[in-house]
Amino acid sequence: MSVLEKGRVLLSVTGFHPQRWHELLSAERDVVTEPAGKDDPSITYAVVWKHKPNLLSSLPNLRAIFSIGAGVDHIFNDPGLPNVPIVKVVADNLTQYMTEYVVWRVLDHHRQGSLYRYQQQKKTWHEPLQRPASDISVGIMGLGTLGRAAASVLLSLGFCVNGWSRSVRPMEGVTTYAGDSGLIPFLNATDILVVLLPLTPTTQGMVNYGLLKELRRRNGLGGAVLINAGRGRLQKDDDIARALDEGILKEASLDVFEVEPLPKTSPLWSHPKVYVTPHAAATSDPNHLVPIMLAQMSALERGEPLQNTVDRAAGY
Ligand code: NDP
Ligand code: OXD
Repeated sequence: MSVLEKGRVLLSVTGFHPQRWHELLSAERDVVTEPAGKDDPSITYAVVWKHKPNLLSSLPNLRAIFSIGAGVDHIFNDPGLPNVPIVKVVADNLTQYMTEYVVWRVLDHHRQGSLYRYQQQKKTWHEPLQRPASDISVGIMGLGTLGRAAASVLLSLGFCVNGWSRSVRPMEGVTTYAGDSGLIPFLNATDILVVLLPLTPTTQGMVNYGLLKELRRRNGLGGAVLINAGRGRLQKDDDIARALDEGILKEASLDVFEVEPLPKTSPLWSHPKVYVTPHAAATSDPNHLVPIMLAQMSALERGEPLQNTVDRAAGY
């Protein structure tokens, strides 16, 4: 089958240049870049990141929508979203990036990185008390693909690991909690909270002051720690600043924010207890992800089922 005989692909992205995605998809498919493509009956797949609302509903023969990221909240923002399968990113390379980010931030907080950076500035030679990893509980909210991968590395480093998910998700070595009834016990047993939830109508805004107050605060630790690499609208930025100022939180590492890019006026930029990264915890690398998407398109055309589809009712 030639490139032109296969279903065409609409590429619709906001926020970055799609050139590399276009090049790689074009190896096997004819690719149309938005704003072209509207109403085109030859388009059977869409590859999207924050696509234009109501664009996809104009495509009469669309068979599947591929998200460029693991998160799909950007797709559900479309009020005219057509009822075709949505595929999210599940890829070793993206999982590895996220594991690196989580382990990096957990270790930096645990090993008192901010204190040493401060001491170096002041030329202070002082060795603070250091607890062993086995004395610290890291709680992962969202024990899915990314949460489980991070949990297994944290376990290998000796941390106690808790996990919270919507349904019961047993994992060897991890103390697991599920659903509404499991949330408070999970938080009460957690010193370092890692948020790896998807953004859905249920999870939106849940990382707020009330939730942070439930985190364990043990003598000598100076407050709990928050690490959010899920989505910004899971959290209330102001509540995090308040929890830091009141000593409920000792420190936070935030990769995501309610508004992105984080406005220059946000106090989080210069908060001494906050470590900011620009939604960069795990990069979607087209060199790794496009071959997976192309393979899925071909498999579907051979009559095989799509992998890693989104549960539309759950929103992730
Ligand atoms: P998965 O779908 O594999 O896992 C999601 C987890 O969250 C599951 O354990 C799920 O529970 C749990 N969950 C969902 N809703 C609820 C709820 N209401 N209550 C309790 N638990 C809930 O997703 P991934 O691990 O692949 O990715 C997670 C998120 O990470 C993405 O949605 C995206 O937003 C974010 N992300 C951020 C990146 C960055 O660069 N900052 C990069 C990549 C992803 P259950 O297991 O029961 O289904
Ligand atoms: C993703 C992201 O969802 O990069 O993959 O945020």
